[in-house]
Amino acid sequence: MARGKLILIEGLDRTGKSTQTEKLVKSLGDNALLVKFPERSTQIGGLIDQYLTNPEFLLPDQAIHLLFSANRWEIAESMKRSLLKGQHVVMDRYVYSGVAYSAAKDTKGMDLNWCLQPDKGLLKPDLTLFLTNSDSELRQGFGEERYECTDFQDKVRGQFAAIFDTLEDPDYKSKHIKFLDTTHKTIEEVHQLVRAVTSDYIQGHADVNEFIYF
Ligand code: FDM
Ligand code: MG
Repeated sequence: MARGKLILIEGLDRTGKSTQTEKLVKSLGDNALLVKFPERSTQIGGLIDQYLTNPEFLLPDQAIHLLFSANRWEIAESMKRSLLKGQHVVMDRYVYSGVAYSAAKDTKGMDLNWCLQPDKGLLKPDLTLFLTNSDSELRQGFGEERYECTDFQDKVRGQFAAIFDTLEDPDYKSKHIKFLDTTHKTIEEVHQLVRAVTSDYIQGHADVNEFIYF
């Protein structure tokens, strides 16, 4: 039986990732599963949730980085089992967020390469849809969590660009990563785009069964 595809929707805060992952999973029907990172319901996820929501819960930048990665490793095996059963797995954030948000802190020694190391060996997405949006109203109205402010988001944007321009393998990038500009588009218009790109990919790669790894 053909394995399912690992599909990732990535981007900055407020670019519509959660809305679009939910709509994509629904449109793929019974055969798809939604996984959101960080997955806050596990033990490690509980620590991450406290770090994000409580400004007094302090951890060294290296430690919280490793917890975000450990949170992916916690779920890695069950994701692989679902894929092997033929289910598609749609993720809301994954390794690229892990690397970009940590590297944006400018902590000594925590460059892109350092940040990627703990995720080495995780499954690599078959298809990444990177959502960008330059609607100016998105620059306001962030929530209350750590990282949700314009200055930090600008730094994260720079790190995402550096990942895709310098860290990621150009051949992998051209085959497996699509950039979708959602500026001035409605939720439904973006969904139709996301759906079209995803169905094309799934149909075009139906017989590819080997996995790719970071
Ligand atoms: N985030 C998310 C990280 O810093 N590292 C990671 O590995 C992941 C998966 O957590 F600010 C950040 C990104 C965001 C915050 O994510 C919570 P959601 O998607 O807004 O819940
Ligand atoms: Mg958020």
